[in-house]
Amino acid sequence: MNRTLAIIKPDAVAAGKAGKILAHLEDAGFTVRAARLTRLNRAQAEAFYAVHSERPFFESLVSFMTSGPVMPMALEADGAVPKLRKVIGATDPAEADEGTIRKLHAESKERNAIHASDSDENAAQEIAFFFSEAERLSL
Ligand code: 3AN
Repeated sequence: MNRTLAIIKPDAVAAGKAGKILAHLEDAGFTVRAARLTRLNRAQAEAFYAVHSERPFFESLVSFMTSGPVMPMALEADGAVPKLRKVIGATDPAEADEGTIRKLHAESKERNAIHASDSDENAAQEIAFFFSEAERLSL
């Protein structure tokens, strides 16, 4: 079994889609091992997206990700990282496959409903970003 981090983003939480997205993830075969509703402050959002700090959309991305509550969750499945990337679909919902979470629920390339880790290494770091050591030990 492998783990990955998903974040239901502020657009989807505000639109009342968190429950639908969680059900989609469970139906796709993921087990939720940790989850919470939280709101990122600016420093946290900048740290989480540090890899994008030089990109033109960084400021807008940080504003969006701090605009309301988010729901981070640690998900478990065989091949969790590639499996979740497939279930969420392409970054731009216009390019996402039919039936993917972003095709169904995302508004735009920025307001795209859900985040998913892109490697096992980043998944471990991102789970540690949101969940304490005590929480992770109980996973
Ligand atoms: P993904 O979330 O599919 O891994 P990344 O890592 O390229 O995509 O981008 C991280 C986040 O930055 C995206 N989820 C999206 O919210 C935002 N983003 C990416 N590209 C753009 C863009 N061209 N314009 C605005 N926001 C973007």
